[in-house]
Amino acid sequence: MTSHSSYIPPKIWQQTISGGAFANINRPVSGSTHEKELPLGKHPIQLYSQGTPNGIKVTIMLEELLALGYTGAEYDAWLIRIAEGDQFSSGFVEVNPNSKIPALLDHSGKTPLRVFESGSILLYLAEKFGALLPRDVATRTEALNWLFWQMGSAPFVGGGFGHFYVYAPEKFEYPINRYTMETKRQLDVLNRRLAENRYLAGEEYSIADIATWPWYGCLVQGTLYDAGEFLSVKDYPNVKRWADEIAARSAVIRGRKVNRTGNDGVAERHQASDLD
Ligand SMILES: N[C@@H](CCC(=O)N[C@@H](CS)C(=O)NCC(=O)O)C(=O)O
Repeated sequence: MTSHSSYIPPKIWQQTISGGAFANINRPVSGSTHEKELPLGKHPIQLYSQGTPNGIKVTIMLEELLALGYTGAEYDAWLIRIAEGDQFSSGFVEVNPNSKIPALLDHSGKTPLRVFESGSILLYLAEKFGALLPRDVATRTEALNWLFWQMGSAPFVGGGFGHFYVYAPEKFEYPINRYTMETKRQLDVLNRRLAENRYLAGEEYSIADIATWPWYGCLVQGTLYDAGEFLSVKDYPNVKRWADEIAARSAVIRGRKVNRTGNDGVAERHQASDLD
């Protein structure tokens, strides 16, 4: 293994410019950097997000609800450009004090209700519409087990593996090994679960699958970090079978386009026809 022993941590850490893809937005304090209100559209549900794996969990969920006929799930999706620091506007921080997308405001009640953290948003929407979360206690608990598993595990993939394999200013062997090991272990956890079950909670497609597919499904399909070969994703055939089935769903095809710039997406979504 290559040695990187030249760095000795100082007594007290001070912020330095460390380079890498997110160096210009990383900071050690929270709160807003500038005054700016969030835009407001015509639907009760207002989503402030970007089409990252955490962001598309919510747009896939909303498109699934619309596909099931829940017209109350119509939504405006506004683009928050995280590389440009939109998540630090005063308006965004009021909706999510943690300055991360996705964040949602529901205006259908007396006062607007804020919902942040993708897992909380999925659970909120599932309960609001009574859909995509099994009703019997055992299966519902299993769905929540996997939803919370995903929320705890995916940061090792995104903040760990993806960060060091793709975004860090140099390729450092130690963190790439550490997070590759953990990412492969997690893929193996899913592969074993999906060997016995069609979906994560069992026979029913649920918010557990919606939360997990944008990370692990896209990893095995090679669309996240272009790391399929590096991770030997062929070793996880059950995850691939599950990922392919979910990727073909019309709501997934629609939801993954939202809040993306470039040819394959729409920066903002305000009505169904924006995605047609
Ligand atoms: N646990 C959060 C994580 C959200 C998150 O990490 N969002 C990223 C994009 S995927 C973000 O907004 N990053 C901007 C930043 O770190 O400043 C969730 O699931 O909602």
